[in-house]
Amino acid sequence: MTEVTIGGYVASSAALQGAAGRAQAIAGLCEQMAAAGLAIAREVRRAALTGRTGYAGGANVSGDRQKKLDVVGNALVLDAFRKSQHVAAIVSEEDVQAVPTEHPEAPYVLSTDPIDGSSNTDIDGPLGTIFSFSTRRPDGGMPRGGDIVAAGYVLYGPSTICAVSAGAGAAAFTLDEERSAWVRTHPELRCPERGSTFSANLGRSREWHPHLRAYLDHLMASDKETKRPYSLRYIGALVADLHRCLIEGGIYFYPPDPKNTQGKLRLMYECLPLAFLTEQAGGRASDGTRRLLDVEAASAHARSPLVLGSAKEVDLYETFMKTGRPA
Ligand code: AFP
Repeated sequence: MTEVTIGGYVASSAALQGAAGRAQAIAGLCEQMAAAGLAIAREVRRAALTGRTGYAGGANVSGDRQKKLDVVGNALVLDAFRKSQHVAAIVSEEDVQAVPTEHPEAPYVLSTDPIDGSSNTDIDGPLGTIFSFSTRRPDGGMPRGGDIVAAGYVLYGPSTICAVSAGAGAAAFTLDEERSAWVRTHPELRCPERGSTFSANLGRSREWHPHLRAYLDHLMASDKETKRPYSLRYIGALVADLHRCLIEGGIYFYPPDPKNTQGKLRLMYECLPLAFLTEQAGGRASDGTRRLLDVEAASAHARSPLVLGSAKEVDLYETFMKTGRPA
């Protein structure tokens, strides 16, 4: 039986989306991203051996101190697409401006967080790479949720997993390190409607909106029928927390607070790509009140509150934000 490759899966999805003519181009881009993920996986696994743990010395536009792996991961992604005939520019967490490629007239824009979960680099914790390819807007403006043609993540955990969607469902591939080949281990990623875990930085919960605190109390109250109290699972890398939600159900949220009035996470290369994938896997993504994919980024590094995971869990979160109660 011939193995389904990431490119093959994406091409068939894109074709399903009526983008037959572009299917091969989009498939090629996702294969290139998976190849960059493979190279990053190698750097991540060998970081302590190659002196690539610790800080690089600079900071990115969001003021985060850059880890050496942030810089290495960013360079690997930029190198992979610098000469691409299909990508005009790269919007990266690590670069102030969108980085033009050698083909600024090309049809797509790549948005990426090369190393998600940088606080985990020196403690051997899970990390990720987040990506989306969007149709370039003729006005040069930031692509919107509706412009995304393919998106996904690479998770660097005990195994290396690439989850991807081109708009007709979602699938995940596991890296067979011995053959340096991606094997489709999850032909159809289907996020369960409900879960019994939640992921959030509770360290800030005292500063949250009273309705959100009421939601937290609800999750932590005992009720056998609804599997409460839910368990807290927070890894420090959104990609890893989301992967759990897509496999077992659950919810991840990063709300606004007095320090992060627009939330902490960046729309272009964290929220929108993962919202696209989550919806294609049957889950939901919101900013707490509306569909995340409808939120427009005013700039490359604009932030947004993010709530994503099991559809019914996100529904309940929004209901609490509106009423302060479960209904
Ligand atoms: P970094 O990549 O800058 O470490 O941020 C990780 C992240 O964007 C997301 O992956 C985590 O869930 C969240 O931020 C962690 O943020 P806190 O440290 O504020 O909880």
